Amino acid sequence: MTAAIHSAHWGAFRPRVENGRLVEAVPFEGDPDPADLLASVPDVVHAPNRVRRPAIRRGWLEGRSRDEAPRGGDEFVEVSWDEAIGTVARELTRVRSEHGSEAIFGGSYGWASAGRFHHAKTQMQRFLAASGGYIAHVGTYSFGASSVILPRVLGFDANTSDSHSWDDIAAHTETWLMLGGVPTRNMKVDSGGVGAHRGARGLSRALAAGARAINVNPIRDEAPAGVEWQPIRPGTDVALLIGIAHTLLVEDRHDRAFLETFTTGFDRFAAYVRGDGDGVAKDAEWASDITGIAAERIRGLARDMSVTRTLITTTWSLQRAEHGEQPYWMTVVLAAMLGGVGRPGEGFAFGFGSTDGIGSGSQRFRPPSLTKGVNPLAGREIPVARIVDALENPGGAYDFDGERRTYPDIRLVYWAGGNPFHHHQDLGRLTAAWQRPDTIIVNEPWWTPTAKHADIVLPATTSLERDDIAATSSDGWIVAMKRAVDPVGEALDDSEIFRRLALALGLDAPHQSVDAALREMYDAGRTSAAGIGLELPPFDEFWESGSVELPRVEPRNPLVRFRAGEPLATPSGRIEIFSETIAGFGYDDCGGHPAWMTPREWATGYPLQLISHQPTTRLHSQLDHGSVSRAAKIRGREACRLSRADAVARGIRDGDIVRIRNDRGACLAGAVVTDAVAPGVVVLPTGAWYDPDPATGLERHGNPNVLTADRGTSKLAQATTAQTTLVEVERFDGELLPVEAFDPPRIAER
Ligand SMILES: Nc1nc2c(c(=O)[nH]1)N[C@H]1C(S)=C(S)[C@@H](COP(=O)(O)OP(=O)(O)OC[C@H]3O[C@@H](n4cnc5c(=O)[nH]c(N)nc54)[C@H](O)[C@@H]3O)O[C@H]1N2
Ligand SMILES: Nc1nc2c(c(=O)[nH]1)N[C@H]1C(S)=C(S)[C@@H](COP(=O)(O)OP(=O)(O)OC[C@H]3O[C@@H](n4cnc5c(=O)[nH]c(N)nc54)[C@H](O)[C@@H]3O)O[C@H]1N2
Ligand SMILES: [Mo]
Repeated sequence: MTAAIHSAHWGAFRPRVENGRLVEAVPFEGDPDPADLLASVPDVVHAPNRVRRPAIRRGWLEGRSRDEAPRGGDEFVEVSWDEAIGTVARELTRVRSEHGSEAIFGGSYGWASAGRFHHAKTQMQRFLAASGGYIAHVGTYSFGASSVILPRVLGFDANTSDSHSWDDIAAHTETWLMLGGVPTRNMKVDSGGVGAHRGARGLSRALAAGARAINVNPIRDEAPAGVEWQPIRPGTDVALLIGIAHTLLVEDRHDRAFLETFTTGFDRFAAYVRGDGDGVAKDAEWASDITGIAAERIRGLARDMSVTRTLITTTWSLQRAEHGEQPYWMTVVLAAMLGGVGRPGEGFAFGFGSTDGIGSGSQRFRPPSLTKGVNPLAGREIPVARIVDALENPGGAYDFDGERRTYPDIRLVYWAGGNPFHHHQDLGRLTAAWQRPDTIIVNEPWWTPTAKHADIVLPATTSLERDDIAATSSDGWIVAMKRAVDPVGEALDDSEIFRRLALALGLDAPHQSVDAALREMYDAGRTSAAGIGLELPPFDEFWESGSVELPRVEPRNPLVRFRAGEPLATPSGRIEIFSETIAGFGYDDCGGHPAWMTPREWATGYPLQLISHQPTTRLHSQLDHGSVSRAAKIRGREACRLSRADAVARGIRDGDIVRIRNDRGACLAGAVVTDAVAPGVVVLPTGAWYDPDPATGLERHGNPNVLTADRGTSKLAQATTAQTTLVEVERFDGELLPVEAFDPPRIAER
């Protein structure tokens, strides 16, 4: 028998199995810094809330109206696989013939599992593409705004592209402005698996070299101890950066030569900064009023940055806000004014502290992965975070990145490997819009909130119940994910579910076994590696040994080549400080150069700014029912942090249950009173499973997305704006209803 090994987004491990059950996920010996999240894995694999059999919602089965039996509160009827597959196949056929393939939404955003073959969304999209097509989505919740604006400004998407290495920073950086800090928490994971965690160690190395580092963040402990803390009012970083730009400009500290040679449109931006048009100088005092940072501090930063080798890093989070394009664009513009763009350890970088791989180099070959197939409806995608707008507004017109598009008329939603009742904003609004389609189908291992809100739930295996391969483009490790336990209940692999569906539809179903598919996928990666002179062992050897590590190469910043004379893929070939293209769109919420615009959310008048950053104790909603996540809850509720000043003003003590509310909704959470959070800010990480009280709608578990606003960043990117949310917090003295998030729905047998 070959040695047990497995991998996940949170790292590689060795499954220890007793009596057919996973009892421990032992960290992989090749990982110098394994994530504590591994301890939660055995808790969830055999959890009581696994979906054990295919299930159909009673109201749907009986054709009852959405008023009589809304999605979310109904009971389910268990059926055989044959009946479930037949039902899904018939419904897909009906919707396609009555409404066309445009009525089928298969965007299915979500991280699913690390395995590249059994990647649920890809499996689903291959099937939907082969059976006539589907509406997909574009963009991500992660960096939805910057992946639209950066290609306009830089000619490429710098979110995940190579830029600086930790060692570049150690060697060259003197001043490091960390917008959003560099939280090691987020380096526990990487999409597609982590063989060896390197981020936190890279960060330590970079800091040990002695650069002055400043964590610009509403939260102090989002950068290692020793880093200076500069609190800021959330959502106002662009004003800080513009204020710094003003000092550089009026004190003639900007790099004129760089701006003239490598950028276009600086004059137009400078006029805005001086206030030539609107009479408002965007000086340090102006920025101070918006950000809450003292004007002298802003001037001091500008002066220090202008005489030292400065790097500005901006975490992905900053763009998940109204006008989230702006802080990203302005990061580039300020770095250009300082002149260091394209020099090692200077300029700007994105995503440091957003995921493990960034800063540690990458592989140059295409790692094994599954292809999606060709969707006949390519070009009809919706921006990922506009799903509720689409459901509410079939045929409605909207703006997106210079185009006028229309929403499809969605009648059937198929989701596999994602959890919209975790990831989407304004869950009350989602719940209402979610009642509109005729049919919602979900493949899931667990009774997640999304599964409970579906009509047909097909039980999927977890990765531990099947063979697969984990690989990322950053990590260097390719890890065999070997089947360790039998499928739980009647769960089937997503690939098998779609194979059966394809057969039921009379399609040319793939006849390939999983083993053959893994070989083919691996061999494609092997060929790609050989193309650049890297030798991967043959499949059998790889599978036997369980893992292989490929050399990584140091990050290669494309801006180094730019500085050496290679033009960018922008209209001007330069960094676009002013973009004629964007200005030409005529949008009122994203103009031709970076600018400060007051978020609409501020008009709601709620006094506290909610930050719902990524959770330390899980991956989004995954592993929330594991021991690591549960141990951090307060009387079963997600912990929220707030400042002593705000707590005292509201009579809230450490450990109290609080109610966080605004006009969109309310949730309970357990209070942690701390000096690490700036006054005016309340922090509730995302990922607690949505648990509304059926009687009152009060969310009992601490899911911030009942509070967040569901509006686009701007007409340009239409990305999520979760981080702009305003709320009030109060002590909750009412009856503390139990959390039912992890309970399966009522299930009737048939
Ligand atoms: N308020 C707020 N909201 C946010 C964010 C935030 O910071 N604040 N962050 C946003 C970001 S950046 C992201 S990326 C999203 C993440 O949102 P998601 O990616 O949707 O979150 P996950 O919890 O990873 O959901 C993955 C789902 O796939 C299921 N799954 C796992 N393995 C398999 C499998 O093999 N087969 C099938 N069929 N299913 C499987 C899991 O059980 C889980 O339900 O959330 C976004 N939402
Ligand atoms: N353990 C763990 N790690 C994860 C994930 C997870 O679920 N769990 N999710 C992964 C995913 S999908 C993604 S996309 C990345 C996301 O990576 P990011 O988007 O970078 O992460 P966040 O945790 O949302 O926020 C990072 C920091 O931004 C700060 N911040 C928020 N708003 C503002 C602001 O307006 N101004 C300033 N200056 N700072 C602000 C927060 O306080 C926090 O310190 O993380 C990945 N890493
Ligand atoms: Mo993300």
